[in-house]
Amino acid sequence: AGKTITCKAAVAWEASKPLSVEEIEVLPPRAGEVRVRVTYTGLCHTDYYTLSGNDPEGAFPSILGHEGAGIVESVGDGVEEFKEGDSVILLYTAECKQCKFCKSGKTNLCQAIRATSGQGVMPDKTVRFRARGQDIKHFMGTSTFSQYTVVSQHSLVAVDPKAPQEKTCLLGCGVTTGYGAATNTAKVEEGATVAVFGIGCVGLAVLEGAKACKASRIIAIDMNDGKEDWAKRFGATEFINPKKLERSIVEELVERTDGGLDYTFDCTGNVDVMRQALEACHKGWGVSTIIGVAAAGKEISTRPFQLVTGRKWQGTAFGGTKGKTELPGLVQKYLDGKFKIDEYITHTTTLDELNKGFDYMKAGDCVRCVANM
Ligand code: NAD
Ligand code: DAO
Ligand code: ZN
Repeated sequence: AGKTITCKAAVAWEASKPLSVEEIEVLPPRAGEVRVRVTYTGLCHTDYYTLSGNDPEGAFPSILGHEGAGIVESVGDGVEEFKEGDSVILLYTAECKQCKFCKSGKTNLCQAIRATSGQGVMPDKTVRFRARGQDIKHFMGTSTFSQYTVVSQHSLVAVDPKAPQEKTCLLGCGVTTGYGAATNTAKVEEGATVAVFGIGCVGLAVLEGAKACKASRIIAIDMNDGKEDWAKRFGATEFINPKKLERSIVEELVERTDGGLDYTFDCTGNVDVMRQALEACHKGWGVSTIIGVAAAGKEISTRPFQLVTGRKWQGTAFGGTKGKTELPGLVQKYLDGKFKIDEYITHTTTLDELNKGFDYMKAGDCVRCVANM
């Protein structure tokens, strides 16, 4: 505590270059900050998207990664919520419980540190990482691709230390996002019909959430036939590969469900699929939730009459989940065997071979890859 730590991290020096694993310095936490030894991190499309240089908020050099778990190494002045040794999950969607957003009861989008985390700096506008004599930027307030990271006290939550961190790291993004989209954002009710477009980690977690809400029919849609077995294992009652249809997926869904779905979810990030998901909703009440992140500059469209006639279009970040308030409960559900996490992990890697994780991600048979740091 109180001293700079030298450790290894995967540094993103510039856009569209592989991460470089090297020694970095991690400064001590300042007031209101916590230094965490990152044990495991998942790799998510957003990390790769930012590395590719297409993310308008992407800044270099930086340390990416936002789906991580670890152990508190030390805390800065004024931090009372955490102590050395706590088992934690890092939160790219912070929760301060005090800002207008947190207090509204209407959103999980805490804004306490949003402006600075978007700029890759700590709330005091400085950084805690140095490498090759240069300042290195933070990412999404988390930077989990480092053996040690420093985060705001609003960007982590302590959870039951009995839960294995090589699994709970996935609660930092993908699994929580999909599950929360069904349970928190859409609030799927018992007996409802649901369609999920895109059966990656996020889509699978929506299936799990819809099943937990006791949906009556859960239709999974993916262009990759390999996802059918996956979808069924996570609660889908039907699977459709839209490429194999002779009519549009919207017509198929509307026909199969006597007028459309009660709830649909986009987990692809493709704006054409987002439109299909909206238009497959039932007239008068169907609700479509956008989870996928579209490429920079992309726009959605539909005929306004779709909304005039009672379909609703909404979106969700981190599944509407308030990390501090809700993740300890999800961890408990996992420990009680009532919530899947292990099943999403198809690949593992190490910090030294973090770039391999991105190769796995691109190959199509990877749901989630977890790196041992
Ligand atoms: P993934 O790549 O593992 O899964 C996407 C799936 O969609 C794949 O199985 C792919 O075959 C399928 N797909 C692609 N195009 C399709 C199409 N036209 N029709 C049907 N299926 C299609 O990705 P993921 O990790 O599950 O993430 C899904 C999306 O969610 C990404 O856009 C990601 O950036 C986003 N995301 C959003 C949040 C949030 O908070 N809103 C959080 C995490 C991830
Ligand atoms: O502006 O308050 C805000 C929060 C923006 C974060 C939204 C994140 C949505 C998707 C991120 C992809 C996965 C990390
Ligand atoms: Zn807040």
